[in-house]
Amino acid sequence: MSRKRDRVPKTYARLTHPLVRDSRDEPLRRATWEEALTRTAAGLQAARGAFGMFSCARATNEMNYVAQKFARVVMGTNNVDSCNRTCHAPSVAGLSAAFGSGGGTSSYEEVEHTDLIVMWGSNARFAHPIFFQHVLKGIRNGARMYAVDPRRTKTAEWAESWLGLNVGTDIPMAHAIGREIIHAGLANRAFIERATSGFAEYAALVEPWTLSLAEKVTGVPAAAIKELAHAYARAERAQLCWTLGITEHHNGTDNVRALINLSLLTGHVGRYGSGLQPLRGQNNVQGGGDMGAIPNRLPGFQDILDPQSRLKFETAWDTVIEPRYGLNLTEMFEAMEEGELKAVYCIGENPAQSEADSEQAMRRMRALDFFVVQDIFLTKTAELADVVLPATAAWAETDGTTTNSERRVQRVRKALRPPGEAREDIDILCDLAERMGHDWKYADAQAVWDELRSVSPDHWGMTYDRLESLQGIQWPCPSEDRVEPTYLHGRLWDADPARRGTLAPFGLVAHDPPVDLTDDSYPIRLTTGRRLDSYNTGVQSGSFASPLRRGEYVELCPEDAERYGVVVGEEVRVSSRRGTVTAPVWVDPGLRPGLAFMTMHFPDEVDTNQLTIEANCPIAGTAEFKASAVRIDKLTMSAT
Ligand SMILES: Nc1nc2c(c(=O)[nH]1)N[C@H]1C(S)=C(S)[C@@H](COP(=O)(O)OP(=O)(O)OC[C@H]3O[C@@H](n4cnc5c(=O)[nH]c(N)nc54)[C@H](O)[C@@H]3O)O[C@H]1N2
Ligand SMILES: Nc1nc2c(c(=O)[nH]1)N[C@H]1C(S)=C(S)[C@@H](COP(=O)(O)OP(=O)(O)OC[C@H]3O[C@@H](n4cnc5c(=O)[nH]c(N)nc54)[C@H](O)[C@@H]3O)O[C@H]1N2
Ligand SMILES: [Mo]
Repeated sequence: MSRKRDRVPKTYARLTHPLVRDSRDEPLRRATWEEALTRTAAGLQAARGAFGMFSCARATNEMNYVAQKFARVVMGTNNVDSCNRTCHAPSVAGLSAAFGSGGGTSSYEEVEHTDLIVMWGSNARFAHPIFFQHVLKGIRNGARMYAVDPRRTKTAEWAESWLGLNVGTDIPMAHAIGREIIHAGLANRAFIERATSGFAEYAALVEPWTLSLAEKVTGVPAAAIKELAHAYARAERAQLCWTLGITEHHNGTDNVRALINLSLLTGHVGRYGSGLQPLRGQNNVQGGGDMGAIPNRLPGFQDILDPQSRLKFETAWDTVIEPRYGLNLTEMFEAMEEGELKAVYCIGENPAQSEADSEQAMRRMRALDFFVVQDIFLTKTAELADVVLPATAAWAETDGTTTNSERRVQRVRKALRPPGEAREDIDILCDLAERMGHDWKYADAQAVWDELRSVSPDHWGMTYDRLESLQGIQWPCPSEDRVEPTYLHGRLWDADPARRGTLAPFGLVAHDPPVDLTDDSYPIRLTTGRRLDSYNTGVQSGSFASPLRRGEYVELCPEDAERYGVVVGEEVRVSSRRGTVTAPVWVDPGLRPGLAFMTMHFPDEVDTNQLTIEANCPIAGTAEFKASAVRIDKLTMSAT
């Protein structure tokens, strides 16, 4: 019997017309826009008070602004969120707690003009290739680069030194670096004194983390940790960059705080060339949050609990805003379980395949009274919906703006005609709002943007004309006459305490190992992530045929492959405490014994998220996608 599966990844059809389902037992069928929108308006109306919106981190700022306004004004709820929750929510929470703002503090340009670049839990060579071009220019200009990652990735191959730590031991690593900097007399005492609070407590907290203890816990030689500590502290300018290796843990926000501490200790923040860069994931996940498509912030990152902010928006929108935070994506899924969330409007997200423990997520979505999905493809999530609305793609089919990881707002333009009857996301939302009693008319994307500018001081100075002539502008941009420095928090260096503002507190965070423990039954640590050739749940890269795109594999180190007696291409069973999949083996010498790697890119062939654990960061709600315990079983039949 052949065990070779069909290795051509699934391709998805663009949605060209609305679909509806007459009952839960019947398949989706073609419908007119009139029928689909009438049903949607009725379904949403019936769910007032038990509604949640998933907004799209790939769509424009303008679309995200309208989507969160729809949730807040038409549906009267702050339950609005996006895939930022599965991704960089811990970065936003950690940076906000330290500096009062969730944005990355520096710019891409500064990465070219720095002395040291630390890539921590980030495989930018694969996942942020444009940013990585700036890193390579920085290296060419003389910067040194260090990589901290359990795998020797393509990014790590460019580094002067690769620190291959055990999964989930970033806090011990960071604390040991902090302790070494203090003991070697390399801490920036003047900056600590001037700009931070809680240093004494921090010094006491990291004191037990000697280099030798850190070596034992992280698996990285003490000398390598010491070298990074000295290089970071001695560098004139340094950029500390991190991504999901830090955030996708049950204590992701604590991990982020542990890294921020190192910048406070050395003064590597708030100056040109020195900063903190959480490289955001989706093309507009930064913008989605900035536009208020998150449950705790109004557009322009204005706090919902602040009465002045609420009043401003209540006046602008002629509405009443709930004076409490809404549910985040993770909490919305929990509320589905409790029966407290009965209807969901999902725009451009594929949670059926991207949520940790995907079986559980699917069960929860199936139990909704009403589920509407607005996407450009017929996804596995859309297959669960009562109504499916075909949208135009933000990329090349829609006008608007997006905001990248360095907070730069840039124009995107409509260049292609959308397929079939697909309509723009904003147009669909406004049509629905009108059917539900709100007279929203926007002549074009610019009209939405101008409304946003009028309520968000950080965006006020960014007219479409200026965005065009300056080729994008970073926020904050409060004035139409000038642009601000490329980096944030320069105030921390100000000699005048009044201008310096709130001091940045050290984060007093403790090591807390991954929740899903390895043991005799599940002896392998599985971490999941990305490859260059595919995008997220594979929907948008599905039709990209290339010999590079080789489908899903479970990647093992050569020693483990030999121990299990398996060879490249041979199918094995991978089981966790939640589910089982079969996948072919790939051998990667960049892994170490006991560590396996899988992607999330081919869930129709191998549903990796049946294995992952829904252990969430209590502050940010992000799941521990980066650490599951699994068992690998050789299939007994011959692999022919
Ligand atoms: N080609 C491509 N590019 C993409 C995407 C894509 O799907 N494909 N997706 C986009 C999105 S949404 C995002 S959020 C970004 C994500 O970009 P990245 O975060 O760079 O991507 P990942 O591969 O998920 O994870 C990064 C690294 O974390 C490491 N890691 C795992 N566990 C740990 C740990 O405990 N500690 C440390 N220090 N490291 C650990 C992994 O080995 C991996 O190399 O990429 C974006 N860009
Ligand atoms: N195992 C594992 N799981 C993970 C992760 C991991 O590292 N490991 N990473 C997590 C991370 S970081 C993320 S960001 C999530 C991603 O999770 P999702 O956001 O759920 O997954 P995507 O595949 O990016 O889905 C994007 C959807 O948006 C649609 N779309 C694109 N453009 C538009 C548009 O303009 N309008 C509309 N209406 N729709 C559009 C696409 O067709 C697609 O269906 O996955 C998370 N899941
Ligand atoms: Mo992401």
